[in-house]
Amino acid sequence: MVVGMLMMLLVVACGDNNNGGNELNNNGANDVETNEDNGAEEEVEIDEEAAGDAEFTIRAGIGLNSEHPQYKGLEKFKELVEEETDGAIYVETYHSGQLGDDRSMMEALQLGSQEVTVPSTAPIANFINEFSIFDFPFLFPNSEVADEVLDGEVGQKFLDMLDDQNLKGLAYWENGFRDLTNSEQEVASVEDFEGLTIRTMENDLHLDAFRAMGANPTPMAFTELFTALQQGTVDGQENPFATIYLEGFYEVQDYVSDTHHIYSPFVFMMSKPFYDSLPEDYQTVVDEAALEAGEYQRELNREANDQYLENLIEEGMTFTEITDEAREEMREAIEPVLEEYAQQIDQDLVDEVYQAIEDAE
Ligand code: TK8
Repeated sequence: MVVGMLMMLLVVACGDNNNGGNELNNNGANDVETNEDNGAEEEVEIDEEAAGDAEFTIRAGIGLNSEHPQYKGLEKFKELVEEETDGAIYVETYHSGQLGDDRSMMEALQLGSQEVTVPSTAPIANFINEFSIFDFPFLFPNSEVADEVLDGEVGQKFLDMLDDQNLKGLAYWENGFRDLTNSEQEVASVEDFEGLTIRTMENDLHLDAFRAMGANPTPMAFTELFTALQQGTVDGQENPFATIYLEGFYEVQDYVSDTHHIYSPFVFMMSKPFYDSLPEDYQTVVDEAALEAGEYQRELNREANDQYLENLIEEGMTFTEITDEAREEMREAIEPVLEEYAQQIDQDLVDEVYQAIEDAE
């Protein structure tokens, strides 16, 4: 038994599963194909003994790498769930797109070949149009207001929409305020966006918002982004400082501006068939673990974000501060796009979100 417990095999994930009553969801829990394309061929530690004793296995995959607070949050979720169920649920954690990009991992949850992922809200809009509201530029004024709205009634209303997509939304984590980087020039105002080829997430609102500012946006999965920047396929991208630094974008980008143009939430979600197959007490465990791990992840994300900007400057990036006036120019350029999307999506729902933000301020 002791020897077995110490048998922490370093394997590329493969092997048989052992889940009772979850064949559909957990066939070959350990033999998931990892995504070799993006170089994320890091070996995955599978505790064969613990996996063997578990009633249920959760395959949890994300797109960012193992240094990012998103992965630290996933490890906290693993720790809480395995502790609270005394090992009856075993959690395998994958990062760096090893199981695919945000969209393909959400599809895997719908199909039951993966149990947890934590995408940004933007790609969710491809499944549920209303989620685009969370990607309205300049929607949330700060993270405190974002927490209050997302963790309240309005946030829950959006999580409940996931049910019809065979997905179970359990909590909001934090991606953060998105900032622009590029390899061409300093960007200090809307004029400077002119002609820049910017990678955006796969979300029509992002595309239209960047077009309205004069840029030439192109949608792309996060797993392809570093290579696209390295090869010059795109001039720039936009992500929070933590991602820009921890994913090494400073190696392939020269300029960074604190545009802070969108507060991007993550959504911790589970395959609904898998969630429904859990006994009620285990459902409560994963509910509470997703929320507690989310609090922990948000804190980590915020603690170091200012430090990450300093790190980027130390790594040689040219930082351009965006003035309030310049940010207002961006907002004005994008306004017509938001008015159109509000009509397209559901004006009453958009108004409800803005009201909740006003109440939280
Ligand atoms: C990682 C993505 C990333 C997002 C993006 O899977 O695609 O730029 O900001 O965090 O979800």
